[in-house]
Amino acid sequence: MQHTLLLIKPNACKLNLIGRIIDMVERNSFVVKDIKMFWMSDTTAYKFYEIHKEKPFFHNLLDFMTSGNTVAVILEKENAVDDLRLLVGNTDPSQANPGTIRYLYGESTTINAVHASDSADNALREIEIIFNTNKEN
Ligand code: 3AN
Repeated sequence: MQHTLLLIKPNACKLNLIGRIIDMVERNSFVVKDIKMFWMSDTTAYKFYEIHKEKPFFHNLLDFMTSGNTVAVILEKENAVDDLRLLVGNTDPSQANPGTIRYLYGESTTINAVHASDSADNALREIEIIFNTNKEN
């Protein structure tokens, strides 16, 4: 069984969409292994998105991710990483397939409702950052 990380981002938390998003993943045979709500610190956001630090959208992304509560969910399923990416949809909600989480709940390429790990290695790295570490999360 493979694990992946889903983040329900601040816009989706503020819009009361946590239950609907978790319902979608459970109906698609993902099993919730761990879950927490937290307000992401600047330090954690920087670490989490460090790969994008040279990108023009980096500061907007950090501002958004530290603007309210996030729900982090560790999900288990065979082929979890790729299957969750399919359910989440394109980074840009206007390009996402109908029925995907971002099609339904994304507002823009930055404010796109959820994050899903893009590889098994990144899933491990991200789970470590969000769940395993220090009190800074
Ligand atoms: P994904 O989350 O689909 O894997 P990444 O990893 O390329 O996308 O980007 C991480 C996050 O950075 C995205 N979820 C989105 O919030 C933001 N982002 C990515 N590309 C852009 C862009 N071109 N303009 C604004 N924000 C972006």
